[in-house]
Parts: sequence; C-alpha cells; structure tokens
Amino acid sequence: MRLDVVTIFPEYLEPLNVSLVGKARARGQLQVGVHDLRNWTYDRHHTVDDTPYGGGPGMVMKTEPWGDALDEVLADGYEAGAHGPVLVVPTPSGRPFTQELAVELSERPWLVFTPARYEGIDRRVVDEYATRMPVYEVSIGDYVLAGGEAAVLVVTEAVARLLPGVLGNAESHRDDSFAPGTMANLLEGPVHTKPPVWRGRGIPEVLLSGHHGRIARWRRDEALRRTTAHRPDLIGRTAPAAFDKKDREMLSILGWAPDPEGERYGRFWRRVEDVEE
Ligand code: JBE
Repeated sequence: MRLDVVTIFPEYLEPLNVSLVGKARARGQLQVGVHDLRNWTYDRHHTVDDTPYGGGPGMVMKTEPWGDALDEVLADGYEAGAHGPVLVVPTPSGRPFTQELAVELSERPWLVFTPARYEGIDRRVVDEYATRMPVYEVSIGDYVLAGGEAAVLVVTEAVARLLPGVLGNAESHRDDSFAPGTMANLLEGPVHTKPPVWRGRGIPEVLLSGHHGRIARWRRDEALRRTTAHRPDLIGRTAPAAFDKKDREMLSILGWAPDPEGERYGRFWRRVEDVEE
C-alpha cells in the first residue's frame, strides 16, 4: 500500500516512522510520502489560508496550494507505478471512521490524506478531486482537534495493522472488538498475566482452571458486563440471534431484556429499569 500525506506540519507525522507502521515501512509493505503543503505556495509568506466568503470566524485553506500539491503528488505516485488512489479527508463533519471503514480502506492500494488546519479546506478542492477518485470524508470522533494530522495517524494505524503480513498472526483480527460480522460486537473484557499475585491481588480462579469451556464463558460474560456498562448502544442494536442462552442469562442479570417494541427501529434490547417510563 502507498500512503501520501499533504500537511503544513510534516513533523507531526513523525510517528509514522515508529512501531507497527514504521516496521511495515521498513519491510516495504507500506510506502509513505509526507509532503509540505507550503512547497506549493509561491508568495513571500507561503500563504495557505484566507478569510471565509460569507464572513464568520477563522480562516479557510486556499484552493491553489491544495490543487497544485495534489496534482503533483498524484502524478508522482502514478509515475512510481501506484494506481487506484482514494482521497481521505479528516474532518469533524465527516462520516464516522469505524473498523468497517478501516477494512475497506485497507483493501485500497493507495491512500492520499489531506489533513487541514484552520476551519477546513475550500469546498471546491474536495468537489474537484471527487470527479477523479473516491473521496472519504471521515471523522475519528465527536470532539474538535486543532487539525486533521492526529486523525491521519489514527486512520493509518487502524488500516496498517490490517495489511497482509503486518500483524503476523492473521487470527488476531477476527477477535478484534468491532470486527465486522454477524457476531455481537462486544468490548473485550479484562486480561491478566504473571505474577499470579500482585500487591495482594490474585487472578480470577477460572483462568487458572485449565477448563477452556468455562474460561470462554467467563470471558464472554465479562465482555457483556463491560459492553453494557460502557457501550449500551452496541448491545441495543445487536440482533437477538447473536446471543446464546447463557448470554441472555447474563444480560438479564445485568438488567437487559428483549425490546419487541424497539425492533422496528433496530433497537433489540433495553435496560429493564427503562420499562416503567
Ligand atoms: O475527526 N477528525 O477527523 C477531525 C479533524 C479535524 C478536527 N477535528 C476532528 N475531530
């Protein structure tokens, strides 16, 4: 896979040299180009932003540097043999970046990222490149960052670990929380390792029992416990068929029941205390 990032803060992308992504690069599984947007400014002050039409606070990133940068980065990539680029635009007004989208992007041969500072990029830039390639406007969460660079790091790491051979163990994806599929998407429960006692704290006995069936059940129950506590939305929208009898027992203990009323709009479970409202 080839990655290009155009940014006014190339040094912000230094983490791409480290850890999993850095190793994938070193092994040649990932080609990364980081490009300084200001290389495509021609005035003394290397201006990349201007005041918004229609008024309002903040500044908007200008069309010309982005257009010239993207034209050159794309031309150089094609020249180097890359093909099938998609544009990935991190923005708080994008669609949510999910594991499903990470899988989709990991299947593309070439990602071009355009992280913006200020109030974002002049709309005409996205509209222009959308006529030439798929454009994904993505948000990594409902909070406001100072710019899209951190989101590029997030998306890159989520995508890179899915590339063939990067993680080593192909099994490790199937169990990922949020892995797409028909199974219930549950958060993973607690994990433990040696020593067996630390500051007076032991290990749940079942994990030392060697009884694989009971261990799997305990892990499933802990996953249900954690998911109901932290992500009730994930439980609510899980089809009843994704839970077995023991799951239902545990859900009942945790105060969850089937919601026949909600089924019409994809809410299959509700908290029992919500009943008498
Ligand atoms: O999620 N994002 O991609 C963002 C980009 C820029 C600013 N805030 C964000 N949340």
